[in-house]
Amino acid sequence: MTQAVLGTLYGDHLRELCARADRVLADHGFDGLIVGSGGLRYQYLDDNSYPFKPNPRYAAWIPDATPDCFVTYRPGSRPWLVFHQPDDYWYLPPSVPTGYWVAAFDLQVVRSPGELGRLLGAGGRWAVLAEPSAATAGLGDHDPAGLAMEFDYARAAKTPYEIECMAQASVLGARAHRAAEAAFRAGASEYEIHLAYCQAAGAREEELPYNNIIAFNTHAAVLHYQHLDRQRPNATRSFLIDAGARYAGYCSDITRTHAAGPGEFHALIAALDTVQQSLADRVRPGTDYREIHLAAHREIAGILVRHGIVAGTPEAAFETGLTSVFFPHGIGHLLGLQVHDVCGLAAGPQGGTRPRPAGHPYLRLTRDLEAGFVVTIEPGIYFIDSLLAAAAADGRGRAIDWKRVEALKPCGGIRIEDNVVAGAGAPRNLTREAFSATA
Ligand SMILES: [Mn+2]
Repeated sequence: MTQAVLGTLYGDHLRELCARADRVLADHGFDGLIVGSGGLRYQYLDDNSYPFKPNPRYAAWIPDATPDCFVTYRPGSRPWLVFHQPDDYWYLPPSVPTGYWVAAFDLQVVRSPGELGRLLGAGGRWAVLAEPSAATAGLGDHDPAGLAMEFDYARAAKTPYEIECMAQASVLGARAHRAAEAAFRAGASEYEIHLAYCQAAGAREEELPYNNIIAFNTHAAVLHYQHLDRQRPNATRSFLIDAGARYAGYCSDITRTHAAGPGEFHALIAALDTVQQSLADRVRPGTDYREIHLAAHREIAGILVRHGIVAGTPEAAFETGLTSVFFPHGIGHLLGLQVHDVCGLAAGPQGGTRPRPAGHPYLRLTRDLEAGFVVTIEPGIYFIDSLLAAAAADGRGRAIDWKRVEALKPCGGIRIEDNVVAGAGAPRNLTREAFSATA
């Protein structure tokens, strides 16, 4: 992807953002929009800041966000970028941006964010999408609820520019996943795999969209396993890695599970992979995402029965809630500037909640899919002690083959996660495409 092509796509993306702003500002009676990038936050009793995490509402406009900057927009005018470049010799000030997107803005370089008010002058009713700060105090209404909701709701359907950024983030992630698997095969520890991942992704840890989950053996049964063991265990049976990358602010979110060798766990991974791809094929405009989640439970019930983990029929395993013992999270979520992108449960642009199916409290997306939605499809099968114990206690455990479970438990669990775009025709699987491109 050349910068020129990205620039053309960005131009269309920005026109779409401005059109949204025109509509939403008029609906809510505002004259203009101020979107802040956010500031640095300091650790308690300390002069070190936490890593800078930009306001996602700002990142929708600006591909490389730096602290204390503002986009301002009045319908009928070009947007401004009020770019904060402090005089500072403790830290290197950010360079005035260049690149495919900068020419679309009137650039105003300021030494202090407090100059924002002077630049905007008097008059007009501004909607401010930013955390309150000294720079925006008194300029307008902060995060007016209805207006902010409409912008967030619209973010679910990605522009072609955003999809291209996510395709690039997928390539970075796939490349790093390949390096991670190679490190696993070469005998690396969880921690060493993490380093190999970051190097291949070209990212420092704080630039990744979320903390890498790098889990051997029973660690894979912890959904958000957060440690990185420095020591490789004596016997390594399985390796689950859930790790993504960013491109121009946009995320990929990819999970793969590897068996150390052939055998039953390896066969279970292959079975879940087939199911995962059939579920990804359902990502089409008009589909109720809740139906994909419930289909995942039915398909996983089939795997559990075929592999002798559960007795009886798949229908019974689904109806009695037995599948939730082995698959206790949602089938996926919206993906974009945030790993769990906003408004997954929204009933509409004016708010309200679209309910989750009864008995499925962790599903993060309940909307009907539309063209441009990018979602994850991430079924799993885990052997989690506390959930197995609960099933044994409430009677569901009578259908479980405990010998099979004990044999598989040392492998922890399996998750396979791709990022999929809904659109005309067959779904676009950004993750499989990226793995093919980096083969
Ligand atoms: Mn995910």
